[in-house]
Amino acid sequence: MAKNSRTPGTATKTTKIHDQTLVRGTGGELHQIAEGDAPVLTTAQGAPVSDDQNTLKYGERGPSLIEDFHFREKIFHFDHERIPERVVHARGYGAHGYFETYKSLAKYTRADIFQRAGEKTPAFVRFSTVAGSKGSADLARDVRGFAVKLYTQEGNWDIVGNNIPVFFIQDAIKFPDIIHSVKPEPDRGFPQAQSAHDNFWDFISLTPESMHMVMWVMSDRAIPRSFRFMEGFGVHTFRFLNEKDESTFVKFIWKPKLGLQSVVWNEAVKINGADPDYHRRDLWNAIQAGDFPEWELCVQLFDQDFADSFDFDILDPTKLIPEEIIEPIPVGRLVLDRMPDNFFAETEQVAFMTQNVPPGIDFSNDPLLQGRNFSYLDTQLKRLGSTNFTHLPINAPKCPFHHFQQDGHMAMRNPVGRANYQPNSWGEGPRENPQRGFRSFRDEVEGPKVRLRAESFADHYSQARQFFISQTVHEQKHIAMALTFELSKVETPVIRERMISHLLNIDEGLAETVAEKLGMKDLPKPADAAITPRDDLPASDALSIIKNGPESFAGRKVGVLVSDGADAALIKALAAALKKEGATMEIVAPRIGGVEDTEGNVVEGDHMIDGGPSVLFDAVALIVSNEGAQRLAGEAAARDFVADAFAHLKFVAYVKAAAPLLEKAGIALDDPDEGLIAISSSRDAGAFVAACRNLRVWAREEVVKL
Ligand code: HDD
Repeated sequence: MAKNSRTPGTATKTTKIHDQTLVRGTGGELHQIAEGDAPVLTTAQGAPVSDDQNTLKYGERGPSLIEDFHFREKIFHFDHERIPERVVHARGYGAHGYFETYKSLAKYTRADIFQRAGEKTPAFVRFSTVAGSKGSADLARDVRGFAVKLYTQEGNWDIVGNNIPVFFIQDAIKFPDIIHSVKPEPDRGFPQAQSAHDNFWDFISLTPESMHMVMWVMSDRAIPRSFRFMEGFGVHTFRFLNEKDESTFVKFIWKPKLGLQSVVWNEAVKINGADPDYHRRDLWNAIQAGDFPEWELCVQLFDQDFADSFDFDILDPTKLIPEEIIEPIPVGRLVLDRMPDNFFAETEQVAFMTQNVPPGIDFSNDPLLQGRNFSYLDTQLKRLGSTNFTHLPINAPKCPFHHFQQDGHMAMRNPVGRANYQPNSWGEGPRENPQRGFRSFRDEVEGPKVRLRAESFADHYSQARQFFISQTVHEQKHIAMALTFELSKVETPVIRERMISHLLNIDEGLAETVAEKLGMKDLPKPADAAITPRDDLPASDALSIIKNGPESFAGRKVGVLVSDGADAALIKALAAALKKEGATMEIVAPRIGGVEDTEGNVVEGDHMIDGGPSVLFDAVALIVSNEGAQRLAGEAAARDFVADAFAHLKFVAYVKAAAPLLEKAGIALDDPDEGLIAISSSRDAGAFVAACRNLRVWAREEVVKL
């Protein structure tokens, strides 16, 4: 059949990409067709449609007719477009890519994905926030989901992780409680996508096991600058099993190539207003520009002897193993290089499940993981509506698969032939294979059936303190500010006090600071601890974001504020220096139509000033004429652009002519700090970009009192 055939039914969809009309063939392939040669619109049954603008009526102004099958089918389908959003992690954004294995890990695991160096395995990743609904803003203070589906040659392997290596609770039976507490309060239906309310802190303050996670969530980890600059963690201890079924414990960590980076809270609040899609736009832009984000998969490997000697129970998901104790070994890289063709079909319908593991990977007895293994399968039925959700292309394995599961809603492929069971006498169909098949670790278990929390799970404060003392002073301050902010929204004094009593077991100075900022007159007694916290554990540098920042400014973005008469050569020099670094810039202009530079060229604006506040950029440059600066000094949006960039500790490059604007924004130039960089030549532009590698001028924090 000809590619451009107009026969209804052969072409299912047209798409406009870069001014080309594309039509999707029945095999899913995209063909380009000439303008004006679009296929005929049809009903879902394939009948060509003559008029899609008017319903069928009795007379020109008469009532609509129920026999209008085209109208009814169209509205019927529209009415049913929504599926239930995920009960947690509803807001997410996915991308395709691949995982490349560095070297064979056959010694530890028979997982096919780890057998051959250089092998590439297709992958789909979905990042998410946890608490907010599908339409909530990206910069909520929240945990980020980091779910990876690896389509291996021996079945799909899902690592359904977060950007934080521990969790709030130790047993899956508490999951509905923690989630109910953080979601909007049920009587009033708010607040949306926020933990700053009574119910959340009530539950937390009554749940000491959550203290370690709370320290992470109050840290800048919970307000990442981009999905591209955050780590991912499998959280639980898993097992690798080799050909001999020998077990090695394993924890999974994804490390971003571009280093770690977060925003500051005041910035997060403003980003949510300026661009609620900030994180998804960032991922989209990076991938569309061919700047493919990359992570290394690292494994922490250990044996039973280590597990028995470690300070904490390796089955306890509220604990981590510091990288200084077990070094993460890089075993492969994940590259995201393609956006989905369709958000709903892929990102919304993708079904991650912790129990999706191929032969060679196995579970530990972590009670949170064991519970998750039930929940993820169960939830897909509710969300996707059929046991056949594995028939959706995004969820189907990419390796051969054969089974006798059949029928059910929307079955798209059923077993063919006579035999739909085994064993059978017809010599048909697949059979199990003890050699190739999945085998569980032969774990010896004994003991009575009980509902008990193991004694080895009882230390709730030591690692919380370790996290706190591992942070730089700036990060510690942010934790104190976050706790103060969150608890300031709690209306019930006893909940605030209970939280301070826990903080006293983590760090007295932290507890005192937060109590003082909340205006609490007397400190409560420290909370009763199930067991006395250990002496200080050694600080771990791996836990800090600032200590694990980028080595370059690559992947970051500068906002360049311009006016008429902007220095043309300087704009070009800055663009060149940023390009060399692997960074980008966007022009912020008084008018979207742009300004005229010193060479008489039009510099088009990517944003008008109100639409491109400085919170959207990692650093800013003010390339304006003196007249332009004076005019901009009279505009609130321009003053905010500069004042916010300064307050958010960003590097600010400026031409001398920008002085009136800086002054009106409250920034004195008589004694500029190291982040205020005067530029007039291409060498200055290069120096500015080099300075930007530090991302923020932390020393300024004392001055601006964020
Ligand atoms: Fe979960 C989704 C991560 C504990 C039950 N979870 C979900 C997603 C991520 C995580 C990233 C979104 C997947 C996607 O993008 O589609 N969850 C975690 C981590 C946990 C965790 C890292 C602790 C270590 N989760 C957890 C528990 C339970 C669940 C203890 C229930 C007992 N999680 C679910 C769920 C979700 C889910 C209800 C909602 C949508 C989905 O599964 O597909 O089954």
